Amino acid sequence: MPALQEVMRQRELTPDDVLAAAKTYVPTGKHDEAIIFASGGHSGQMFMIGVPSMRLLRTIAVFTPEPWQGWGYGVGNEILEAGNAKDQELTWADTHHPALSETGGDYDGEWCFINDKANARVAVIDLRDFETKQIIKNPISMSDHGGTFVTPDTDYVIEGGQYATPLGWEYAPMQDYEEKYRGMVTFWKFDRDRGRIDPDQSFAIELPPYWQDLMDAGKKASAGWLFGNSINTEMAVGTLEEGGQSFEAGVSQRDMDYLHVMNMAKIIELYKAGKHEPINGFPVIRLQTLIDEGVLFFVGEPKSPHGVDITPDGKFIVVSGKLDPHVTIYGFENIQKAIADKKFTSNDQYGVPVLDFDACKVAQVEVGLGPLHTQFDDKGYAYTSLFLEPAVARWTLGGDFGDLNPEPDWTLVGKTNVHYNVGHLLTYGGDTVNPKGKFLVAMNKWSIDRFFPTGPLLPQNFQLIDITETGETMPLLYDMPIGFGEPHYAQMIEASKLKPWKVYPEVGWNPHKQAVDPNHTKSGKERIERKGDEVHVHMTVVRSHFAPEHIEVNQGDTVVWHVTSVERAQDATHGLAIPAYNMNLSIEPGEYVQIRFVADKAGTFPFYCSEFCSALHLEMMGYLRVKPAAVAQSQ
Ligand code: CUK
Ligand code: CUA
Repeated sequence: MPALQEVMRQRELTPDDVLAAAKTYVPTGKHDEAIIFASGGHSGQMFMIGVPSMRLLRTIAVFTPEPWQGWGYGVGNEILEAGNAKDQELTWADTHHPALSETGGDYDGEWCFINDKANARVAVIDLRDFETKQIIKNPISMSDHGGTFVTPDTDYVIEGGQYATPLGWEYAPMQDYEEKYRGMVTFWKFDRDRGRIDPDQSFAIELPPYWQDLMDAGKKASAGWLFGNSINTEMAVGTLEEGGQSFEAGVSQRDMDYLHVMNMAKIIELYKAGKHEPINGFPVIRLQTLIDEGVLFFVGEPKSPHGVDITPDGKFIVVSGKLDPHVTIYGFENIQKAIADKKFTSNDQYGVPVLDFDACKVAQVEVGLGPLHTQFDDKGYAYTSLFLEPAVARWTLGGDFGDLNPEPDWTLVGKTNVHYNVGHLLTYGGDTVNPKGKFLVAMNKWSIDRFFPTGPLLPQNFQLIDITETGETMPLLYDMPIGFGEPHYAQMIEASKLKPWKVYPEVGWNPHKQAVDPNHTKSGKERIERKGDEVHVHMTVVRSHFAPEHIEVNQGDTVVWHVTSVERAQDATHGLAIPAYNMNLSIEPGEYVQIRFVADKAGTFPFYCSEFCSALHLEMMGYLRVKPAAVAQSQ
């Protein structure tokens, strides 16, 4: 093709460049085959990204107010308020680990969960309308990290802690660290019918004040168990100010920390049997109970561990130590046998039995420098991110994987260099029982040289890698800048598994209840009603007008504004921007939204539609007039 040759020459593209472009380009009108749900890092949100195009499709507002969606500006305010900590309004989050809901250990495309490391919160997102439905503040912890991860049928959403505090986060001096500070894991019961976490069926367990890190719920062979790693088993308290060690040095002294092995099925039984006590009104199973009941074990894990990932068959647990060039693979069967045979080398200082490392370990693979996180594919490969190299290592899982690995072995196969400081990586379904392979995304923290420099603050870089071929070949296809916070983890699901609504199912739909709201306004029934000092505005919106258009209230009235979109056309979204009152709504086709505020500012406020919805969109407006209290009283 002469034209193609000419463009290649002009743009100095190699045949490999053009091949990579051809693998990722999605022509207009065609859709991506897979969708990434990525943590938004400090943005507090989630991002939906199409694969292989790496086009950003949407931000999902979660913990942070987001004006386009009206999130926190009239929509979802009470959901955000439910996440307040000690009555402090929180307007950001450090989101780390999104978790798509699973059925039988595979993504079912119905729900997504995500944690806020900064404040120990968990959010629930409905994948029919991609809106956040619930935010829960952890009642006993101010810090989380090992979450969110779901059990294979999403019965529970796991939220593991990170930085130990006294449970309930009351004050305690550092001298009391070993006695008063504690780690935790919280088991949030997910009620799928209601689409909400049920705090009344949820509970936590008390753990030693090690810094619990990532967690993964067992699946298939290991279903009913939970695995989590930890750092700071030294219980360093940071003595830099006294001429001692920083946390950095103190926390990484030991060669081994503890993989936490938890018999989750039995732990749930203990909760149901009432073997817990309340802390801050939340049921907590005490550490001593876990020890007495034989449901918590430790195994050594080398050296500053970070990732813990369970193989698709559930038989093996892969742990990466940031300061150890190996991944360490533990056998679930080996662990069970060690427990049954009481192969304990010691107890930790709180009395938790420590299993014999060699009895639990099945292999170690030298993958390279700074291994962090591992994902899997459908060919019997595992992929581990190497923060320090930086690269992604491909290695084979020992075990029975048919023709590909007739003599299965735990062996490094090859590496692909990625850009600086890779953190998590993800493959297609790569943490499920049914990974697909095909694509891998390296989530790099640094992007030096890759994009036009955006001042001293640079974007993150998601690199798309083709993993369809076997062996060493894993070509890099695409760099995607992420310019809004540092995403940590992401999951990739087949687009066909998602069943998003095109418009809300019926006019007057309340997305919080996922049902028609009795307060919605029907066309022709628009009205303004005064009930004492409450003024109820029953409004409809349709291209291109509000009805009613004039709203006059007295200063000090409470305005309860019911807005119903009677639109049925896809994408015919309207906004409602109200100046001075800091309000903006997104009213999607069929949606009912209710806002409530005290009209404490007298004046004339032109409200308008903030979505360019039609040719006469600029005319879609009205006046809110708030009569000064003095004038209102004199009449
Ligand atoms: S963590 Cu950030 S790279 Cu929060 Cu899963 Cu490992
Ligand atoms: Cu409705 Cu613009």
